[in-house]
Amino acid sequence: TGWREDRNGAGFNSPCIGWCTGKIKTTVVYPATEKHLQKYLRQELSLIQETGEDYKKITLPFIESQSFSIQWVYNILEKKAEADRIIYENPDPAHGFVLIPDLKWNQKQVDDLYLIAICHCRGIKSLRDLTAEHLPLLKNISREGKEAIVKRFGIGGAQLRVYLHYQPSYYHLHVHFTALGYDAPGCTVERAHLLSDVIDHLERDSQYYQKCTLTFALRADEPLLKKFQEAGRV
Ligand code: G7M
Repeated sequence: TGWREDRNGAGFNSPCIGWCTGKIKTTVVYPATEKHLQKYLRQELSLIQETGEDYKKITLPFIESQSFSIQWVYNILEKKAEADRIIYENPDPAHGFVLIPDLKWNQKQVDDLYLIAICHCRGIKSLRDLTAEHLPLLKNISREGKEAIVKRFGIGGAQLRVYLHYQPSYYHLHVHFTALGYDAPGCTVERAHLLSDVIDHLERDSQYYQKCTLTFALRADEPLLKKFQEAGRV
């Protein structure tokens, strides 16, 4: 099994051990809570097609009603956690970011290279909030992130998959950098949005992500699915 992300915020504070032997990657979670068990159990998935209106009426109120903890993000940005792991930083408060290895990557081999760029600016929840105003930030992440990765790990931009998740697990804008040859969890078409495409869309239409329909999958136990069901949208 591979590492999985946790939309509910449980799981990363618990001791986890992951290791690779040849082609098998194993994850041990101990102690495992009920939430861990639910997370790793196979569940039915439903595809949601969220219009701009759905976002305003269903998803946004849901996000605002939840206490998704993004303290770990602020701790990284404020150098209270993982400061020694930072690969690159552009400190500009509006257009800067921190590039850091993702929790899922042990940095022992570049085959499964996985880093995240976390923007310094607070309040950009997800892809849905992006407008042309954010192009300088997104272009910095793209260019400087790739430059830092080739310098440190020898992997060029053409060998990287650079993308955002929608829905993300954490509503503070961040961008994933993974090795192109690695089928990272969450790089499927119903979740990953290539940063280069995002930049292109915003250059054509500043309001693109407020207007477009975004498709994503939700597990049967996810509260957001219930909200879409109650609204008759699934
Ligand atoms: O886009 P989405 O929200 O799904 O992705 C969040 C990413 O943040 C995942 O790839 C997680 O593995 C990663 N991540 C989560 N936590 C709690 C941490 C952390 O504390 N440190 C680091 N470096 N990455 C994390």
